[in-house]
Amino acid sequence: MEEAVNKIKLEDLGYNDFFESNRQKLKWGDFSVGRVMVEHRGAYKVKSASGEYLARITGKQMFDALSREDYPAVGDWVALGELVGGQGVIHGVLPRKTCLKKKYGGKNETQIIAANIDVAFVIESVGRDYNLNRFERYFSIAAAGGVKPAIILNKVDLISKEDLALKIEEIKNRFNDVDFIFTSTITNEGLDELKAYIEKDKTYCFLGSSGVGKSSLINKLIGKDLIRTEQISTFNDRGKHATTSREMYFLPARRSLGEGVKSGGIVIDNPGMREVGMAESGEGIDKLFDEITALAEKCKFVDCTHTQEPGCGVLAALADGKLDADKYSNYINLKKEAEYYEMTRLKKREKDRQFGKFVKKAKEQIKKYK
Ligand SMILES: Nc1nc2c(ncn2[C@@H]2O[C@H](COP(=O)(O)OP(=O)(O)O)[C@@H](O)[C@H]2O)c(=O)[nH]1
Ligand SMILES: [Mg+2]
Ligand SMILES: [Zn+2]
Repeated sequence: MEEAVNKIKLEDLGYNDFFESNRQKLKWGDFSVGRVMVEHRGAYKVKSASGEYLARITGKQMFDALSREDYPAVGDWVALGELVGGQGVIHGVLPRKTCLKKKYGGKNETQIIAANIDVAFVIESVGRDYNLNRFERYFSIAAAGGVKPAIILNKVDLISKEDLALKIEEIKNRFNDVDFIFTSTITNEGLDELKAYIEKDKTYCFLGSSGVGKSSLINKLIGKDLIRTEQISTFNDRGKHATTSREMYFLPARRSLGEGVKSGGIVIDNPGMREVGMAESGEGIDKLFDEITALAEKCKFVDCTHTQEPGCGVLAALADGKLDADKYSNYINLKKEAEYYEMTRLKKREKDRQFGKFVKKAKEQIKKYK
């Protein structure tokens, strides 16, 4: 009986019918499945029904490295084989239900933040760096990946009740359809709300600039200081980069927390994210800015860029004050950025195509002279 009690259920790690049906389609009969908790230089910590394993990828045919996106990422469900001496081998990755991606550097590289996420918590602190526009950047990443966003406004102990009321008002006006919780890890304000919000077996990714309190919040959820947080310098009110890798944590299920306070969810901490690039989120932006998309239906031209065209429904709403000017300018900036990446990707593809042609020609030449 003891064994049955200790056995981890895959559902507790976030597994569900979506993954199971894909596993069956892929005929992974011989492998056990596990979930990637951490990735570090090509090695992965994977949790399966029988425990946690260090695992590496194999199967050249599977990981021909078409791009970084083909590799397992934190949150992925993988096929685990050859569990010897606590070491596993990853043979494949199950199709992702959702995926958070970002562009990084000036290069056209995409990085997976995390896979199979149910809710992206976008965290902002009320400190000196407070900036509402940042929310929209994260929201468009979430929307592009099919992930529901929610706002956490942290460090509310730093401002007066009046200031907080103003900020709440501002956030609610601008993002009225996004769930919103305000917290303090110092006074514990809002932490019960946060715990109640988190559902068992669902996965939550914590996004936000470094220093906003992501790791502190997760420590509170876990109930102990598991993750190192950084002492803030009084000079600029920003924590230093304390979290160095993405990591998944399983929250304890605590019935003792009382009525309505559930837990047992799965959370992913992130290292500070200095630049939030856009990854294929053109569509995400449109979803996010429903308001603008609706206004755009009144535009005279179908390909209206809403920047200078006559008969533009968006500009008209802006002039009437029906559309918030900040929201509009943020929309334009995000759109530009997304278009830039789209363009460079096309360019890259064209270059690849040219190179393919060159290789083919070269091979023909070689054949001729052999
Ligand atoms: N005043 C205040 N400071 C906080 C709060 N939460 C976190 N901090 C501090 O902010 C700094 C950065 O926190 P950390 O959790 O490392 O942020 P992360 O980079 O987002 O993971 C640390 O010094 C924390 O003690 C809060 O609610 N109020
Ligand atoms: Mg951290
Ligand atoms: Zn227009």
